[in-house]
Amino acid sequence: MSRKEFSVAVAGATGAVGELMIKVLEERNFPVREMRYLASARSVGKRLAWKGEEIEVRELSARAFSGVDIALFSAGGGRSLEFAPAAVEAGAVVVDNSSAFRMEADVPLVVPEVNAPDIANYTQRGIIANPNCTTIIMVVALKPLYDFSRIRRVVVSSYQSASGAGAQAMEELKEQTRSWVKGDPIEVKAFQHQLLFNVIPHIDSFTDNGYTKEEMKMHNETRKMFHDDQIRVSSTCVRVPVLTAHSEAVAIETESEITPEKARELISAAPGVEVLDDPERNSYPMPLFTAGGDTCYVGRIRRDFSVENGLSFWVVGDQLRKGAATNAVQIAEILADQYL
Ligand code: NAP
Ligand code: 3JN
Repeated sequence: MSRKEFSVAVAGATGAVGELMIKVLEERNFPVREMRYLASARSVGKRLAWKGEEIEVRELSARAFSGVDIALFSAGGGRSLEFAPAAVEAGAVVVDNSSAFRMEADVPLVVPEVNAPDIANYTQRGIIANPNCTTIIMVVALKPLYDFSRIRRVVVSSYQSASGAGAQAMEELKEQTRSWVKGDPIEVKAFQHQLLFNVIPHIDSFTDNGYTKEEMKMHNETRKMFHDDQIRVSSTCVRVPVLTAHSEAVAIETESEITPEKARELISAAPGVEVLDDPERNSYPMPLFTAGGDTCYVGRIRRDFSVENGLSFWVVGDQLRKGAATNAVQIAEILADQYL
């Protein structure tokens, strides 16, 4: 049976997320008729691989979307605000990785394992938003628990890797390591402080309530995806000297009790997430062994005895893959299979 094929554009193709979007489209054999790579003027003329061939990078512009069916954006919020409407105008459906449209009521915000049916609302603006990476990793673990018993409150601390801040930030952590070994001065550009041998409790800018924007994204986006404006999420987002994969210590309060045994059973049966929880054998999720895959792993599942109906766990996921590229491609797959 012949499968419909699509003209696909990747805006931000030279970045940490864009590069992986291309890889994931290839790995999952997305039905591509024509592939277009877009980035800043700095990258024009660079050649990037696609299925054994090379494609030249073009400048991201309103005109670059003519004939495109699906445009995957990961070039930052400013570029999404400027060019996503032009892509839609040219006839494309946009899957946007930035926060530019996430909280707009007529733009679906989707993690397929959580709220795939919301994709149907893409027709209102022609845009589907990919949530924040730290939020995605948390909600795939929360979803099976939430379906068993409503979650009232979440307290979460994140341990976010350097690549969450982009390709140059990841390079900076490597460069700081090389400099330290050589005894050279350590340069700080991408982060507020030296990341090597440090943790930085500051991701994105601070807001008036004392939380950072990254922390408020976790609160607001979780509410939107669960269609629940009662759930409260208090987060502390922290940068750690890890190259890839974000980890999160999560404590939840539920309406009725979820025992650790039940939580293991529920999470084991859910898509996109697996239990890795055998402390006796030093077995729990860690970023070093999670990076490179699409599954989020949950371990250290235990009763939180500080509250009634409390449960604590630890979840780890590759934020460049499930937190960004893979989630966007999964959305594009559903669009392609069911809507376009
Ligand atoms: P990155 O590695 O710094 O890449 C940024 C990309 O945007 C590059 O392709 C860059 O092109 C392009 N770009 C920058 N300025 C541009 C301009 N003026 N015009 C056209 N293209 C421009 O960043 P990233 O980590 O891939 O993240 C990109 C975006 O994805 C973030 O801003 C965020 O909204 C979202 N996101 C990131 C993560 C993550 O874990 N990193 C997770 C979720 C969502 P050049 O190479 O030509 O400069
Ligand atoms: O820092 C991280 O670990 C994740 C960063 C995500 C990010 C970086 C720059 C801009 C975002 C995001 O996805 O929320 C944005 C954005 O606001 O679009």
